[in-house]
Parts: sequence; C-alpha cells; structure tokens
Amino acid sequence: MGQSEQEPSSPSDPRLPPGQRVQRGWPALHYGPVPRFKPLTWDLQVFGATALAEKHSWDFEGFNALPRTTVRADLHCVTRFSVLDSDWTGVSAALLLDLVPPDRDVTHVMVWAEYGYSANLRLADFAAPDTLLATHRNGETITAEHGFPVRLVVPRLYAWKGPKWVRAVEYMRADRRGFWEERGYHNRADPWREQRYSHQEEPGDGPLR
Ligand SMILES: Nc1nc2c(c(=O)[nH]1)N[C@H]1C(S)=C(S)[C@@H](COP(=O)(O)O)O[C@H]1N2
Ligand SMILES: [Mo]
Repeated sequence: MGQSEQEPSSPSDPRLPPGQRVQRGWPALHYGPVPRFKPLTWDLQVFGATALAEKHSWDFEGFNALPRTTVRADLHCVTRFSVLDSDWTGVSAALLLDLVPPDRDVTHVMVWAEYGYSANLRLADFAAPDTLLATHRNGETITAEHGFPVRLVVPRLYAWKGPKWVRAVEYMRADRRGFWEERGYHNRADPWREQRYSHQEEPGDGPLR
C-alpha cells in the first residue's frame, strides 16, 4: 500500500492538499492483478452518447499515432501519499473529445479499464487541460504495473479517478458511480476539499445511491 519511503511531512508545501504527505519514488497501487497486454486485440473505445451515435475505436498503432502533450502534475492517493512533479506524456483527453465529440447533453464520462475497473468523472474534469491518457512518465514508457499501455491522469482529483490499463471511455447523459465510488469513496474526489469518502457528499455531488 505504498507505505515505504514517506518523507517527514512538510505541511507548508503548497503543492500538498490537506492530509497528504510527500512520497518519494513511485509506489504501485491497485486492486487485483496486473493485466497482460495483448497488442493484437488491444483497442481503446469511445462509446455511449457520441455526437454521431457511433462508437469509435483505435487499435494500438492508431492510438500511438495520435499527437501527444506533456504536463507536469502531482498524483494524490486517498491513502494520503502524494507523488509530486511527474512529467506525464500522452494524448490529452481534450483531443479525444475533439476527435470523437460527445452529444451535446453529455455531462459525465465513465473511464473503463481492464477487468471492469471504472471511474466516473464530470465532463468538465475529463476535458480539463491537464487530463491525459498517459503513455509515459518522466520520458519513460509507463510500466505494466503502472498501467501500460495507457492510463488516465487527472491531476485535480484523487488518483483513483485515473484508471490504469484504460480500454474505453463512455459518454454519459447522467452521472453513475464507478468502481470505488460504489464502494464508499467520494463521487467528486477533489483532494483540495478532502473529498475522500461518500459519507461526506453533499446534495449535488453525485447520483443517488
Ligand atoms: N485499473 C486500475 N486503475 C487504478 C487503480 C486500480 O485499482 N485499478 N487504483 C487507483 C489508485 S487508488 C491509485 S492511488 C493509482 C495509483 O497509481 P500508481 O500505481 O501508478 O501509483 O491508480 C489508480 N488506478
Ligand atoms: Mo489510491
């Protein structure tokens, strides 16, 4: 659970949301096994309420041909460690929204990973300029345990909102809870407001349970 190598907390660091500590290195944290990458059958799909009412998919080669950007960002795990200053490179979620436009009444997306892991996001958080479908960190290809070939990075939210081993993005006309959001974690997950658990939710933060 990433308990090693925690630096003495420096609560004055303005990059640290409340209740977080700086983590050196990069622990791997996930539920279940690391999936094996199968290049011939791998695809990344966009489905649900697309503007054209058609599903879109890229194979591995097609996805890798998309233009990439790099953002420097921090990763905040709800278990209270933060990995600061990673340079993430990948396909920006905003570009994906341009390439496969959502229908005009789409409000949320569900990002799906191997084995059915999922995380729901408000469309505005998915469309944020620092949200990436990341393929590299600090110039190196992301390893299997960190989500190869593609993981979502949403720096403004707790890291469970960033599925590793992403396989699909579902456009939704209403909010629906993802994997951890169904299991007691906060629907919105803003670390700056310490939105850790679903019991903290206020009306409007999520769909009814
Ligand atoms: N597919 C999948 N993605 C996942 C998870 C998971 O269990 N499965 N865990 C999340 C959580 S809780 C965290 S903190 C980050 C950890 O990313 P890292 O292992 O690269 O540090 O991955 C997120 N993405
Ligand atoms: Mo986490």
